[in-house]
Amino acid sequence: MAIDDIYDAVLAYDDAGAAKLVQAELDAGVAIATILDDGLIAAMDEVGAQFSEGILFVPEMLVAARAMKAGMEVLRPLLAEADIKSVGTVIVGTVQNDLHDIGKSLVGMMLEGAGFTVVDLGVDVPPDAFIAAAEEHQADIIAMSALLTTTMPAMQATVEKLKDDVSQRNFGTRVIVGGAPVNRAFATAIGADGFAEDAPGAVEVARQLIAGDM
Ligand code: B1M
Repeated sequence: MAIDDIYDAVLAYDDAGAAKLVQAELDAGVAIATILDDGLIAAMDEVGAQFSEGILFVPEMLVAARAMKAGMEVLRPLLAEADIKSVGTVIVGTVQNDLHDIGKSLVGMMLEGAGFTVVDLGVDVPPDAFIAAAEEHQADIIAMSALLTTTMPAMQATVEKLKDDVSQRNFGTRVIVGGAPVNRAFATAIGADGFAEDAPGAVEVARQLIAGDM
């Protein structure tokens, strides 16, 4: 039994196996950070890479994320006392008047799999709710999803409100946007800090924003 087995269980979409193996590693005295970094997060990085290469598709990414979450559930109660530092906090949601949640949830799960703290506000999230959550959680990033051309303007409204609020209250949250009708030109035009075409791409952009590379 080794960390590699956790990695393999996530890549085999084995929820029960991932949870059991995480518990076994904990019982064997393996550090939580090692289980996270070399097991769960490494596996989701591989899933993201295989998705980008066209080896895996959305359904596989969803079931791998589910296995990762099963392992995370075993670790979650121990994270606070182990003083594991989150990579950063991200508020995730689908914009106002938009009820599509599959891509948004995938983005949230991939971010969680990469070690971010994710606050998922669900769907139909008004600009003020994104901003209130960012302030409450002192979030590093707001990650907004839109699937309808008619709801894309809600992204702009959120960015504009956030920029006003940032200048007034200085809580410094950055914004990533994505979703089928959204593109880089739109993201730039509305003043978003980042754009990604898919969920692994959102993880990559979030990492770059946290590292100060963007
Ligand atoms: Co809707 N729908 N839908 N729908 N729906 C689309 C989006 C549409 C393209 C279908 C079509 O006409 N061909 C069309 C939009 C047209 C447009 O605006 N250009 C459409 C429409 C019109 C509608 C309604 C208006 C239909 C009606 O009622 N007349 C209505 C709107 C309801 C509302 O939101 N107010 C509606 C309703 C629905 C359902 C409820 C039936 C259902 C949603 C169920 C749910 O989400 N729980 C639904 C579905 C399933 C779809 C399609 C078929 C699939 C969307 C999906 O989940 N894809 C969609 C057509 C299509 O895309 N083929 C369609 C899988 C998902 C993994 O992909 O969300 O794109 P996606 O996420 C991707 C990337 O976009 C990216 O990462 C993911 C991959 O890794 N990504 C991000 C997403 N968010 C990101 C955020 C990021 C970065 C990347 O950074 C923050």
